[in-house]
Amino acid sequence: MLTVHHLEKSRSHRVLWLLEELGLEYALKTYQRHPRTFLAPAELKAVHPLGKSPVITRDDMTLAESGAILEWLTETYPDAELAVAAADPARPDYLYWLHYAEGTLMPLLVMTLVFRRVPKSRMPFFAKPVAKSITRRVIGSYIQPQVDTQLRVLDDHLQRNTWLVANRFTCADIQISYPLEAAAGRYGLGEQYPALTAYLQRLRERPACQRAIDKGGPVTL
Ligand SMILES: N[C@@H](CCC(=O)N[C@@H](CS)C(=O)NCC(=O)O)C(=O)O
Repeated sequence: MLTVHHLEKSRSHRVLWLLEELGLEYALKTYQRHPRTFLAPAELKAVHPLGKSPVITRDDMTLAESGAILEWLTETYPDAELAVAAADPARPDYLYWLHYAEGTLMPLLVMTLVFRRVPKSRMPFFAKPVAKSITRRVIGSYIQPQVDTQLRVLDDHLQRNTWLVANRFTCADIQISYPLEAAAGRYGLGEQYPALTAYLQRLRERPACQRAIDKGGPVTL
């Protein structure tokens, strides 16, 4: 039996969702974030030395990195057709979107989260306004414009496509759902990105996504 090491409100929602799409049985071990730092508990380091989630284990296999887990699961259970085969003309696009989600979009959203926390951390009272001002400038001049560009490109793509790639739902859609949830929470998508907003709604409405939330809890912090 496969075990998912699931950190609450984290990227491991992707793994639960895919397992629900595949209809596989799995054991769920849920870990709570530290209430102040939001970091994972030390016990996750016993599963994988980086102590991050998701991680899956089965017999003597341990696999971390949500993208690698999604690829491994879709290749191990190909009947569900949630990947795009190597010979398919849509394969390059599939690989692009699958890797783009974690490699390009997600780091910008993590930076937003980290910078927004800076002024909230403990410091002498006179340092607070300086920290706030630096944070605002970094987000406003460096991060936010890049996020806007990314979301515009995605919105444009989704005006012409129901799903991210190959005209069908694949695990690339699951992989991108997490940064989109984070972007919706941190920046708001609203009327500025109507196609993206509708796409996120389509993703949320998938019964397997709902079942993953029922089992693993809310998706983002
Ligand atoms: N690129 C990795 C990122 C893993 C990662 O950073 N996971 C976060 C949860 S979203 C985590 O474990 N954070 C807790 C911590 O850093 O202590 C993946 O996609 O799996």
